[in-house]
Formats: sequence, structure tokens, C-alpha cells
Amino acid sequence: MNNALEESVAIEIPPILKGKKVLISGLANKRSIAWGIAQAMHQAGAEIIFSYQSERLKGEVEKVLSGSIDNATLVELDVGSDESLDSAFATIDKEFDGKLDAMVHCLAFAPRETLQGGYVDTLREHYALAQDISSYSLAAMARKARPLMQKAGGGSIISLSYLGAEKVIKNYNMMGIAKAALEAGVRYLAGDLGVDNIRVNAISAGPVKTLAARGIADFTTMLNKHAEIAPLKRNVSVEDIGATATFLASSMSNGITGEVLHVDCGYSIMG
Ligand code: 0WE
Repeated sequence: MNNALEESVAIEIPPILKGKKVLISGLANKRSIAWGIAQAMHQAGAEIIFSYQSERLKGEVEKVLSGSIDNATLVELDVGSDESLDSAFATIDKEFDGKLDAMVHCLAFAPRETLQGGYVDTLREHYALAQDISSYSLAAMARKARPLMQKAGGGSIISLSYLGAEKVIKNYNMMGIAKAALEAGVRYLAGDLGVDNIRVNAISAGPVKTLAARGIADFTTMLNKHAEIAPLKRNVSVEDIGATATFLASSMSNGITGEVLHVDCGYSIMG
């Protein structure tokens, strides 16, 4: 089940999300980081709604969930559309009785051309699309989640980032700029929403071989290098990320907001 470059250690998840209502976006298939997060939060006792981008992707979400999480609700949400945001959150409002305790933002997109060559060549149109889907969408979703989280007495919003936001990583290019904006967005949203006891944090995850990494040049070489350099001498697993996301969604992290936590086996501390 685990990638060969990861260590297979079962993580014990205590029932810290019992009765909590959670929205998870970005589940594409069983390798998705969103799936690692969903399984951990499910183990922790959460009630989960999954969002999928389009009808085309709904079948795969149903396939992944079947036999594992059978009581979940699915909702279509294309973050590139305000109408879709309106209708998705209307459904979530109904399904969850007006309340939402946590939201996981596990979405990004940049046109493939921007993930090769140099950032210097990025087209205006590609920049705008990448920022819209990868960074603005967190603010758009937070704005829609806010009244539901207010009704729940507070909430936790969790997004996913990557080291390419802070350092120049070969080929990450446009996504690095989008993740830098996302991380700044996490801080500004934490500033806005703290008054409602809504916390906003990000996990900066080490590289994981997901659908989003497919076709990225030399990704396997990158994973090998990462495992060699990282203090823990392995790559991060979706279980590692799921456990940290569960912690951030729970009251165990009530004093943490506006933070970007590195879940990268220590890779980013190395000089
Ligand atoms: O954030 C990401 C990737 C997100 C992503 C992936 C794709 C591939 C397919 C965004 N847009 C697209 N557009 C597509 O057309 N990661 C953290 C994974 C990743 O992507 C890289 C990496 C790593 C790590 C790209 C280059 C270098 C490293």
C-alpha cells in the first residue's frame, strides 16, 4: 500500500474528531493526499462530505469510498466558479444542519507548460489560472464556510502547500508563486477569521507520488533524493499527512493558527 520509499508504520488515530463535521476537497483517487486525510479523519470519528470537481471525477471518488467510508455525502464543487461555490455550500448547509467544524483544501492547478522550463516564460493567462485555482480558491471557500463554522462555535481550515513556496525547486515554477500566495493567504485568513474562533493553517508536505505528480520530470529521482537527505531517511506518507491534518482539525491544536507546518521528514531544515 505504501510507496516503497516510505516506511510502513501504522499510525494510531484517537477519536479526537467524534461528531465533527468535515468537508474534504481534492479527492481524486486512492493515492490522493486527500484520501490519506479522509481515512485519518474517519478513524478519528469525523462525519465527512467530499467535494469533487466535475461529474467526470465523481465515479472515481465513489469507487475509492466504497467499502471504506460508506456513509459519506458527495457534492460537486468547481472552485473556479462562484455559482458552483454557492450551490455546493447550500448543499453542505443542508446536509450538515448549518454547521461545519473543519474544511480541508487539497486543490491546485497550473497549466502543464508552466511546470517545465523557466518561470520567466510564464504567460499572463497561465499565471491567472494557477493563482485562481490554487490560491484564491482558499479564500473563496473560507468565505462560504465562515457562517457554518460560526454556527458550530468555531472551526479549522487546513490547506496543503509545498517547499517550492519558500525555495526555488526545479520545474515547480508557477506553482511556487501560487503556493507562496496560498501561504500568505493562510496568514491573512487566520487574521480575518480568528475573531470567530476559526483557525487557518497549512501543511507543507514533502513530495508524494500522487496523480498531481504524474508526468512531472524526474519525480522518482526527486523522491529518492528527498529520502536520502531528510533526517528521517524516508519520504512522507499520506498517513503522516493525514495524522497531522487530523491534529490540526481537532481541539488538540486550539492554540495554532496562521501556521505552515512542515510534514516532510525534516527535509526543509537541511542546509
Ligand atoms: O503542488 C504540487 C503539484 C500541483 C500540480 C500538478 C500538476 C500536474 C498536472 C498543479 N498543476 C498541475 N498541472 C498539470 O497539468 N506538488 C507539490 C507536486 C509537485 O509538482 C511538481 C513538483 C512537486 C513536488 C512539479 C515540479 C517539481 C516538483
